[in-house]
Amino acid sequence: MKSKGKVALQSSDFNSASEKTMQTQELAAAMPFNAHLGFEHGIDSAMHPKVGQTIQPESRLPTGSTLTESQGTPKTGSMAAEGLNAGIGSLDRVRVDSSGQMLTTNQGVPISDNQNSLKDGLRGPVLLEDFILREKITHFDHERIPERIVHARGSGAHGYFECYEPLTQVTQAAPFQEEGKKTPVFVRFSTVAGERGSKDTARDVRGFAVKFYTDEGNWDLVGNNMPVFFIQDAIKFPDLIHAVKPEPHHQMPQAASAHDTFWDFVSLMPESTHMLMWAMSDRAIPRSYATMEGFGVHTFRLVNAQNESVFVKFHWKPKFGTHSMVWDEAVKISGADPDYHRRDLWERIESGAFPEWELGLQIFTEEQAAKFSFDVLDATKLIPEELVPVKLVGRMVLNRNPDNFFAETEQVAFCAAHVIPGIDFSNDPLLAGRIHSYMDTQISRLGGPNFHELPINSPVNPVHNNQRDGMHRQAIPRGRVSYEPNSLGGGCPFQAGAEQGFVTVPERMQAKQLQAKVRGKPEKFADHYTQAKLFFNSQTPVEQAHIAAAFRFELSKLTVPAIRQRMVSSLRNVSQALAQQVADGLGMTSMPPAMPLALAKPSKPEVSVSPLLSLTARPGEGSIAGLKIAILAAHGMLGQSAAAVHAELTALGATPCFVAPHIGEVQTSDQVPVVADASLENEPGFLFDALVLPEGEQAVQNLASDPHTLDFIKDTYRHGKTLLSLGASQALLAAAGVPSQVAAGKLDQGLIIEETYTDEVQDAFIQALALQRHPQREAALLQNQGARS
Ligand code: HDE
Repeated sequence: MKSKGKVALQSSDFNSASEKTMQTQELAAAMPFNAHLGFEHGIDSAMHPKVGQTIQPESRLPTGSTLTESQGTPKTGSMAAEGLNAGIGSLDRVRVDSSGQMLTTNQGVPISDNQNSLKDGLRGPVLLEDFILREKITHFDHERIPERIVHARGSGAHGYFECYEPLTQVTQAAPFQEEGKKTPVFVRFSTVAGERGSKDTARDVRGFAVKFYTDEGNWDLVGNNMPVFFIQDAIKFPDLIHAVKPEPHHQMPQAASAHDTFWDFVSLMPESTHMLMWAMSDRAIPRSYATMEGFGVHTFRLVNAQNESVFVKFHWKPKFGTHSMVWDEAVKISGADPDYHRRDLWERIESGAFPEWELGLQIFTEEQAAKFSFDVLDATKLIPEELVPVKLVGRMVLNRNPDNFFAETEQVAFCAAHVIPGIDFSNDPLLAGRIHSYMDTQISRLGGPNFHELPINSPVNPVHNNQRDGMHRQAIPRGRVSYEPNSLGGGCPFQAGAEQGFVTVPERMQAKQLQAKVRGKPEKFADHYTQAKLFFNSQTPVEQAHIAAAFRFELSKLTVPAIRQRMVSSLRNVSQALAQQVADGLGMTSMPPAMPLALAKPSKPEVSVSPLLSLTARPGEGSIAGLKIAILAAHGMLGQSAAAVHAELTALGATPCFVAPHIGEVQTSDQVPVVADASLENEPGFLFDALVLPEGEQAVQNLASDPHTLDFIKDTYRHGKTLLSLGASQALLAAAGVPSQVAAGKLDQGLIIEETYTDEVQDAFIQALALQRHPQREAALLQNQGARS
């Protein structure tokens, strides 16, 4: 009997085998000792790690796994391409296109009948042998994966980041090395508290996570749409999230912070006050993902090729401006279209109105930071743009929707620890916890340690290391070496060394205090109110009124009066007027005393009003692309002017939609064809950014007889949106109680009433649309209320 080894080898392989043995011996002998050891000790080596020792083998023979690797089949292919890793590169390698293909099992077996299970006779029992049925049902049974612990509800898109100018002086990060350089990105936006199927328009922080697929690995900038956070130390994060999530005994409320446990926690944690001001502002109910700012929140470092570093805060500034909803609108939308933001992102990209942001950097040195009145390591503080200006360094465009929500948006794994050479961390204690958490959480969410091999997560540049095995391993590493140092793999993969590899910035933060192992915070962290005041004082009166209303709404939902009292007592440290307004709104007959301060005498702030913190500071570039506009339609309307409005809006990148008492063809008085895409019932007025009322007496009568019409108009007006009324449709405005002016003698810029659609009317309409909202309606109301009280 032949031995096993001999069976496997052909006569020609004996030559290869002996050759392999010989070359392996030569390779090992070329490394008589570990030459690297001499460089692994002492501070100089620590600061400047050397490139690893490596030897070029004579051929590929000694480093291969087998002697048979070149005997290809359609399954094995030929052999591993030199230096390549299958996981990298564009997603084309894993896209599946089933057009023109027949149905198969997961094993590729063609399925003859996908309608019936296998039975013993037509009426007989189903047979256990039906592997086709069992495979299908078994796979279905396991379709779900755990949702994200936070940020479960989200939507994503592909795009690119384009660099404006080389930033080589401050960073060696790959995306910033050349003017015009484009780096692919995948972005996921999310809410924080709600479950995967929860509504998009909940009052909540929005996640703004960007994965840059750079030439030197993936860099994830995992930020939010608010520049600060609720807590200062990661050790409090599970407490915060447990408090805001549905209460554990009855699992309510879903996607809402308006309940006892959230306010119990935050009112006992005054460090959250600044973030609460943001969360109660309109920032928490954005109009669109495309109209939110994004922030990296923590202080990071930029590092240049000389390993010199500066501090940085990251900002995303939206091209379409910062725009939000009003609360009444958000509540109504959550019923009519819980996917509102997801749909908006999808439709903007499909229609070519690509969401776009500029990346801004606030760069500062440690010496500058030491003089600030606040600590840059405290994530509850921002750096006012008046103190450190934001330098715009590039733009990000989202121009492609994912092919498959699950494979891309659900399986994407962001990680705050994913940085690349040129980007490094600061000592922010909140960031430290994040550096640990993200990798850890993916292991249970994505079922093991190989989630980096999922196509959406793998980088575009080579991945080579000695990590092996684990659930769902995709790569098939060649050779027998999975350790380092080695001589049998020629030392490969070898360590990159300081020139090419990631090197942590060695400097320690300067500190006056004793450096010892402690659990504590620097004193400046105890200033809980200065920046909350800064934010509140920087808002317009309408924005301030919305903040007061949000506190009133949320606190009115509490069942424990003492928590309400505690929160109002904390608000007294922000603004007496705000606290009073909230207390009045809650029917409190007396004000609680102001909450004691943790820091009696905070440093004087450099900036006490920062107009750039108002949403009104960045209205955008005046484009109406991406806006959704309803044109009401009904039998008897004049088709021509409605069609002209439709054409003009489409040409400008907006999405006009004919909305009629029912969907389908509308009989126009001039035979211009109009087809209603939506009905007054299935797409109510609050889903649109503006409303056009058509010409035609008969149409106006038809619309007036539908009870939805007046609600449609009222909501459009009440939510501060643009209305264009043509011809006889004025009567509908009057019936809906829409005033023709915002106040006596004060025109309403958002209300255009004309006989017909001329060029001038068109210009006025587009201008009004470009403003997106008309808060002066509400401002006038506020003024009236002020005058009365
Ligand atoms: Fe997260 N966060 N976070 N977070 N976070 C997660 O990671 C965590 C924080 C943010 O679209 C989780 O993959 C800790 C701040 C976004 O997939 C988890 C702390 C900021 C996303 C996690 C924070 C964020 C997450 C849940 C306190 C803004 C969604 C699933 C130390 C700068 C990413 C996951 C996506 C997701 C932990 C605080 C942003 C559990 C421990 C501050 C945008 O790892």
